Amino acid sequence: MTRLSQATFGSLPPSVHRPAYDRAAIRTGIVHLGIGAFHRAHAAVYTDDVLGSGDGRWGIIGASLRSPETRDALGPQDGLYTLDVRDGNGESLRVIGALRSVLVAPEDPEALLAAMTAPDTRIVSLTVTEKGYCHNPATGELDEGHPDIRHDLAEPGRPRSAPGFVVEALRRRRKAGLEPFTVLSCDNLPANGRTAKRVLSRLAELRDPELGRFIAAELACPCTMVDRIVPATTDDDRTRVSGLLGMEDGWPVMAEPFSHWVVEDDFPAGRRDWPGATFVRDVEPFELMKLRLLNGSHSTLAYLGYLSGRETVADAMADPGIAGLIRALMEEEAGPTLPVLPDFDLAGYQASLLARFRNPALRHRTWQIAMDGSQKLPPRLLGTARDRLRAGAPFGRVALGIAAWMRYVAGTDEGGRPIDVRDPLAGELRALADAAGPDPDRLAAALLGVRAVFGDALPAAPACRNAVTDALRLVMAKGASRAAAESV
Ligand code: CS2
Repeated sequence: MTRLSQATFGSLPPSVHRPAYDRAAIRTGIVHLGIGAFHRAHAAVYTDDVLGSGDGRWGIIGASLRSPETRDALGPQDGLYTLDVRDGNGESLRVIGALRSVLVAPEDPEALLAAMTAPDTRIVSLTVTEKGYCHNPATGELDEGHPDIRHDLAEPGRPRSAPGFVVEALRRRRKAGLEPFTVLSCDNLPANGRTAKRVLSRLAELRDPELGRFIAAELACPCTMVDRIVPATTDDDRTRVSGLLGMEDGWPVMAEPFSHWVVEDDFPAGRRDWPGATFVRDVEPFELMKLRLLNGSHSTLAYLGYLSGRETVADAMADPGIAGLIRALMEEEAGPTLPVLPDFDLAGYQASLLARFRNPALRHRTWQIAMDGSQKLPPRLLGTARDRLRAGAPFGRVALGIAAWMRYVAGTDEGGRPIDVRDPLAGELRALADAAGPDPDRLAAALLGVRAVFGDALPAAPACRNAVTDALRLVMAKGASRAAAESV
C-alpha cells in the first residue's frame, strides 16, 4: 500500500481534508516537546488552521524526549498524519500538515537545542504529561532529587528532561543575543504556566543564579487550559484509517469532535490568534473547572471502571452506579468548589461531559487514564477535597475516587489478576500496600502518608482520613461497582 507523504497526499479521496497551503514555504515558529497524540490532535490542528489562513511562520518541529516511535512513523510521511474525528454520528478525516519534522532528543540533543535556539522559533510548547515537569505534585516545586534533574545539572549541555532542554536553550539564546521564546505549557496541571516557570527558574538558578534571575524576570509562560479527548491510537485504528485513505498512515490520531483551548494572553515574542482558541487574562477558573470536572471524573471512572472489569470509559459509563456517581461527583462536590465564570453554562458543561464520556466511537482505555495517578490525583481530586474540607462540606464521592486509586495501586484487580500499574511512584506505593496487607484501615493510612501526593494538611484532617477510609472499606468489601452505586 502507498504510504501517506508529501508526494502522495494529492491523490487522497476528495472527502479527506488536507493542507491547501504550500508546505515547502512554511517556516518553523514553534518547537513542541512531547509530540504525542494529544498535541497532534489539539494545538497542532489550531496551528494548521493558522498556516491555512496564509501565515506561514508557525510550522512546528516536534520532539520526543524518549522513544523514536513517532519519528519512525511520521518521518517517511514528511510529518503528515491523519486526524480522525469520531463520535456516534460518524467520522471525518483530515490530514494535518503543520508538523515539519520530528526529532528524538536522546539520539541527538544538539539538534533539538539548535531548533530551540533558531531565531525564527518564538514558542516552545509542551505536552510532556504531569511527570515531565520533574516537580513535586503536592507542592509544585522542582524535585531537585529527580534523577533527570540531577543529570541535567551535571551535564547541562546534553539535557534529558524538558526543563533541562528549555533552560539550556534559553541560556544559549541569551548568549547569542536572541530574545527568549515563550514557553507554552499544554499539560493538565493547575496554573500550568506558573508551574513551568517555577520549575524552570529554580533549575536555572541551581545552574547559575544570574540565569535564574533572568528567567524569573524575562520568561513568559502563559497558562493554558487544553481540552480534547484523544485516546491512544490502536492497531485497529491504523488499519481502518489506512483503508479509508486508500494509503497507509503509520500513526493517525483519534479524537472527539469537541475541542477547547483557553490561553492566557502573554506572548511578548509574538503569537498567532489561533482560530477557535480563546485568549483571556486569567485562565485559572477554566483550568480548575476542567481539571476538577473532566479530569477528576476521568480518573474516578478509570479506577472504578478498571477494578470492576470495564475496559473503556464508555464501558464504565454503561454501569449505572458508576455513571450516577460521576454525575453526583460533578454536580454536588466538584462543581460547588469552582469560581463562578460569568456567561458560562456550568450545568451544560457537566451534562456535555457525561455525553463525551459515553462517546461510543472512541475506545479510551481505563488503564490508560489510570496511569500516573500519583501525579494526577492532586490537581484532579485533592483540590476539591481540600476546598470541601475547608467549607465543612462532605466529599464522599471524591473520597471514593481516591479509595479506588488506593485499591488499584495495591496491584490486583477484583478478579485477583495482577494490574500493570504505571506510575513514577509505583514501586513505593506497592511496597506500602504490601506492608499494609488487605486491611482497608491500614492501607488507607499507609497511602495517605505519601507526602508527594497528599501533602501534610489533608491526611492530618480527621474528616479526610475518615472519608477515605470509609470509602476504601466499602470498595474492598463490596467491589468498585457496588461501592459506586451505594455512594451516589
Ligand atoms: C485524561 C486526559 O489520560 C488522562 O488522564 O484524563 O488526557 C483527558 O482525556 C484530557 O485532558 C481531555 O481534555
